Amino acid sequence: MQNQNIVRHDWTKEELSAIYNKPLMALIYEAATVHRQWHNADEIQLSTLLSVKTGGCPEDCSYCGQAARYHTDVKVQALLPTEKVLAEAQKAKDRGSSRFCMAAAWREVRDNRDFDRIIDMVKGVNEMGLEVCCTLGMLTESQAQRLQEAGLYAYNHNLDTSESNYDNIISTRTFDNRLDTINNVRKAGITVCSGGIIGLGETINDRISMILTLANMEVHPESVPINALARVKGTPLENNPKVDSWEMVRMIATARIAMPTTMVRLSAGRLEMSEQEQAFCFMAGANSIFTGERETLLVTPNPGIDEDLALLQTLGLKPLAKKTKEQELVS
Ligand code: SAM
Ligand code: DTB
Ligand code: SF4
Repeated sequence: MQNQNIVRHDWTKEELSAIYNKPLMALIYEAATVHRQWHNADEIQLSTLLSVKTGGCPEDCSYCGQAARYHTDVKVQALLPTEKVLAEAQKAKDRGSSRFCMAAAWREVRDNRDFDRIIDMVKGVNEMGLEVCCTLGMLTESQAQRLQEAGLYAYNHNLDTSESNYDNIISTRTFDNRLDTINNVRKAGITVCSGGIIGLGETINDRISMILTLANMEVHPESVPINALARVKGTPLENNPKVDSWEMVRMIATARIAMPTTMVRLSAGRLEMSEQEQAFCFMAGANSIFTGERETLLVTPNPGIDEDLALLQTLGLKPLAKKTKEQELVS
């Protein structure tokens, strides 16, 4: 069992591999112990995700239903009006979400009118007292700075997979491009949300490498989403096998042990999991989910907020309230 009192940034692949491959019950027990040491294990952060610009993306991420080059059923939707986005954020807040995440199917942010509108959305959501998160593709240092000044709390930019598997999944950008944006976000003083996907056809070694990159960052991402591939018809990965939930449990537990203070988010894939499978993910250290009124993630279905609140009630869990400024300063 790891020393539970320190946060390490010098993990070796062998150590993480030994953790990932532990007998399952021992792994869950260890992750649950670390989880309880650093977090209130009764609380789950609810984050509402809204696609503010959908489809038509020039990138070729082979898992994504929003890439223009694949023939999927996704309809292109230009950037939503600010009022509509703010109305959705208010609804999310009223239903117990403490974080609101706006996603755009862009390769990168451009310094144009659409970015100005995103800045207004960030200001508006921040003024509602929600943690504001965006995921808009690649960012320069000055764009990150502008988002920070508007009140952006977190930026989601996933590694998606390991460095060595990257080219098999995406050819229109590199793993280093991802790291550059994450560094720009960090330098601007915005918290980092970065994780990845399993079920892409990667090896266990790839999964461990991806966690190793995150866990050896100078500062761990404050949030690490673990996604199971949502198989979208028309994408190159549409016929991949469904991810086994025990694999999700192993990923979550390994992330929890390697990055004890981080919020580990059980992300895409919940609709295909039973209540019991999700409960094991929470036991293994997941303490955050995407939920919402709309019952979708971006373009794929997700459980709705009513179902999720009922699940939390069954498990004796409660939505995590947003931290006050004072609490943030002491943590
Ligand atoms: N375009 C931006 C980008 O790629 O960073 C932001 C939106 S993108 C949809 C955010 C993340 O969602 C991706 O990096 C990927 O990890 C995850 N994602 C996208 N499609 C997915 C799918 N079909 N299944 C699971 N995760 C997916
Ligand atoms: C993340 O890691 N998962 C979310 C969020 N970041 C933006 C997106 C998951 C997308 C799942 C497939 C879809 O609906 O497009
Ligand atoms: Fe575009 Fe993001 Fe989808 Fe890749 S994951 S195709 S960058 S929307």
